[in-house]
Amino acid sequence: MQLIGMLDSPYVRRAAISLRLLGLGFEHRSVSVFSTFEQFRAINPVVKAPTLVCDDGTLLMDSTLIIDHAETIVGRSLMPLGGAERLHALRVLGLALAACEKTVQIVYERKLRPPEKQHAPWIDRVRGQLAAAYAGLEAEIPKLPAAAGEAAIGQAGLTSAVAWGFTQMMLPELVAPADCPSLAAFAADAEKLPAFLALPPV
Ligand SMILES: N[C@@H](CCC(=O)N[C@@H](CS)C(=O)NCC(=O)O)C(=O)O
Repeated sequence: MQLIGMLDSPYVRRAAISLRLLGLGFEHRSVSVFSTFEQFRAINPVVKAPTLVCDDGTLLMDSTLIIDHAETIVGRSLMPLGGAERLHALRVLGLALAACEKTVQIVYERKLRPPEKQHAPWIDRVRGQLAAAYAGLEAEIPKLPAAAGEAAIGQAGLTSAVAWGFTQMMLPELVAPADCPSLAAFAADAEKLPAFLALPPV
């Protein structure tokens, strides 16, 4: 199978790290939805990253659905299977995915729209949502297992670390590490894991 998309996308990176942690072999193809739009469109006309090209040719989109499929293949999950632990992981995952989405929205607004067409009230709204997502994550991260090893970090932890790295890479001025010390330390530990080192965001 092939995973299509650039690792500077948090969605591509979380999918790639998840596939690796699940022990699934895959070919990663760094095709951009922007600079190589036509090449991406030839693979998937919807041009969404990540795209998983399954061995039978099926095209899957959306990182969460790709991870769901991968977990079904291997018969194990990077999420706790039930109880309060799973509920907490779902809460953290929702916050981390919201942080990714809000970062992407601000980046697109800044990079894809001409300055005179940028809408300040919309950017302010999204900045507030981004700040709230990170405040929520900072409160929840200490309750997760430490990013002490690849067996310990689960989906909620890995996606939180990927989200943090992405926002720090794209919008460092918007969320200071001093405001999220637990998350910053957790992400720094995660970035030392072999799966993170093998799949860097640049
Ligand atoms: N919910 C999706 C979001 C994927 C997404 O928005 N990817 C961006 C790249 S970071 C993309 O494909 N952008 C191109 C577009 O939407 O036209 C997921 O989890 O995979």
